[in-house]
Amino acid sequence: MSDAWTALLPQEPIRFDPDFAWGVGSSAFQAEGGDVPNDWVDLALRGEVPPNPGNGFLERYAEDFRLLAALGFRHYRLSVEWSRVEPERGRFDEAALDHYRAVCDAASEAGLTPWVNLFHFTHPRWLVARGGLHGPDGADAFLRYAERTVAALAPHTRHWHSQNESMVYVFGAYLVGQLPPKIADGDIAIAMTERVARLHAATHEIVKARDPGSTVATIEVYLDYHAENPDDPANSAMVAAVDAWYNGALLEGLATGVLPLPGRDPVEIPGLRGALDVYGFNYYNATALGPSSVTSWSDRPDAPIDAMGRHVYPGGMESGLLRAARALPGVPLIVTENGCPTTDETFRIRYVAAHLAALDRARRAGADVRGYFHWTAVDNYEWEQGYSDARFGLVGFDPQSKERTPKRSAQFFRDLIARGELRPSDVP
Ligand code: IFM
Repeated sequence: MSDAWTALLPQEPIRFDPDFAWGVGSSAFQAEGGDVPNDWVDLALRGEVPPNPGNGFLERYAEDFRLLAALGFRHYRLSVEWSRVEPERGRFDEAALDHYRAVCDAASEAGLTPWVNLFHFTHPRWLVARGGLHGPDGADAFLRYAERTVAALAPHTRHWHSQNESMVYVFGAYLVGQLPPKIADGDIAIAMTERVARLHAATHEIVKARDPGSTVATIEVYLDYHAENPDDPANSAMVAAVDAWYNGALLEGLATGVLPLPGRDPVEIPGLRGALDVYGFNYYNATALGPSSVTSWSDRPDAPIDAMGRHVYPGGMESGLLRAARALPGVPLIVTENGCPTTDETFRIRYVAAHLAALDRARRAGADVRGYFHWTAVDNYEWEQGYSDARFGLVGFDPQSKERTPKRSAQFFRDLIARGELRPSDVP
């Protein structure tokens, strides 16, 4: 084993209480795929991204849930594909809602608590035609969809997420223009920061009005930012500003109800303060920003590198969890995503073990981390990468028959969860 892995892996056993929440995360379009009327299908039709035939989850969800439950997982994070539920503006498809009801029920029957997320990067085609989520109708359209979907699914789930990784969405879709609608405009990105915060607060209200005892969790992916040249004060100042916007703004907004915005007066958002029962924390890697570059970062030049060219740096998970814990005192944390793109199962198991060690260090330093959801269950569509070697699943599938094959990492989780302990000797 390389020195770099040795330095990252746990040297002592790590205990997890029986009530520690072990789960897996997924999203609707990434798993279901299909010819749905959304913007990612349109991108694929234009040849800008690979097509997504799905990984078979659409038909095999109950089988997947039984498999995951047999491995010991007790939670499953899914999302609802807006364009299935509302394929045309204002026309809600009861059959699609029935499908998601059945998915939630199948998860519960298998022994998995379903956590339902309402928005995971994809927009219905009709919304795009009307100016998008950032357009004048965007917020009302989202809230109408949220109201309808929450009403339909509330009897089937008590765990909700309003949106996935709202700041990645804001930065990716409106600041750097990588995700649809592929806009690169700072003013729109600032306006969207406010909009996603308002939508979160309003969705929280919708869910709580329907079921006051339900759990609402946000989901943000922590990006551990570093200056490419820490000796350059301008570079460090730029990194601090990006970090304050990307990582800091929503944490502060959730804590105080007042959302700081770059270069603008802070905005008070009714209902935002404390609009969460759990903070959903995603983490993958650290990033270095230069004057005009964004690169993967680690404190070690020999850090292992995943199939998407990113250095393994669990230290960012530790510091990010502690930061969230400090910003939101009294709010439990759950790691709602962590995993790595690879075809090498030794790499995946080491990656997970190294990040569980970081999670444990954060816990011991005071962060109230109640669970870990692995991204993802079955290999899925990794956006621009499509189905490639950037495979995040614990379970593989045959592209023709869609037959499932659990990987070595699935067995690793089975033993870890059953034992309630991660032992250094279990890591290859
Ligand atoms: O696949 C994505 C997911 O859609 C959002 N979080 C990061 C994952 C891995 O890149």
